[in-house]
Amino acid sequence: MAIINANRVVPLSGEDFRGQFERDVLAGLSASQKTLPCKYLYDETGSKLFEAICELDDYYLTRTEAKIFARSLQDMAVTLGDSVILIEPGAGNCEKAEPLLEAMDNPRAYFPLDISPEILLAAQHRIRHRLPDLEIVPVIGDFTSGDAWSRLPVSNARKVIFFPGSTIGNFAPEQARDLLERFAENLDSGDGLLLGADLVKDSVILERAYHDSNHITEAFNKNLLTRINSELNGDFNTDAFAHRAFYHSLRQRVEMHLVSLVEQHVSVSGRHFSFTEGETIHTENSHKYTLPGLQTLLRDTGFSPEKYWTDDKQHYAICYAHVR
Ligand code: AVJ
Repeated sequence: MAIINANRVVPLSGEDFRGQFERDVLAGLSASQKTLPCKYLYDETGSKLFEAICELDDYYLTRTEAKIFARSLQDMAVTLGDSVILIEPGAGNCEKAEPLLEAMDNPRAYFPLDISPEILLAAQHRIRHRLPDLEIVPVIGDFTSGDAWSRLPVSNARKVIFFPGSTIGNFAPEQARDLLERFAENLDSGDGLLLGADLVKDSVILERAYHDSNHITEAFNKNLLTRINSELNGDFNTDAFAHRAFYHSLRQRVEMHLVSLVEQHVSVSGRHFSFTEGETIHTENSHKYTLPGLQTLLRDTGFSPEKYWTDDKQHYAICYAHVR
């Protein structure tokens, strides 16, 4: 069972990235409800701020997911099966996969997929140290687009896609379906998906998680403007915007916005944008699921949900499903 085309680490050029960032920002600021894609929250500063968020008492997601993993790792490893290739879209530092790979029975290979080559190569180094026999093939690319998936090595081994961290929550229902369909297209019948999702709960708990008392989420949100200033020659005054996060119960999501505190004009890449007082830039959605909602999403996209693990308060769920 040879793995063909291994080690195709093809980084995006800086030029491609900047061009895409600029197009997305200018289009987002031109819309009637101004919006910015949440994936741009994660530059170096943003990634550090997100790590700080994960440590906050108010932000229960990371801690709760880690608890579920710690408690059920063996059971999950058995459910995943032996001699499996683990594929992780948006793997980042690969810290969640490492203990899972260690618990798994003779994993065939690990394919972490991410837009940042530096972080993947560092993770590859670290994991190789702990699991010297494991084949690790970092794949550089955006997992929401097809070309990243086309760069995955071809293999006839059984595959499981690992998608923890409630990243699915950043996708609106229609996009979430598209994404899971893309996952299914890159799997074969019987292959698996291990998915982490945040669950619907009391709105006070939800809103505290995204409007923490340490103001780290505020800094995380505003860093997007700082990033636009430095990378796209913008002149946002971050003090003229406020952080807002609220739970929209009908849409089952926490929305994050930046609210313009005054009427003002901003320029980005030589283009001008005006804000009325109170106008917002919508910067992120974080969708919450019910267990039945999660099952419907999985069934609608070609999967059969098999098993889920949750915490005592049912704040968070990790679900295993296989491709029908
Ligand atoms: C990384 C997408 C899971 O939506 O909870 C944290 C990002 N935004 N605080 C989330 C985030 C504000 C986070 N995810």
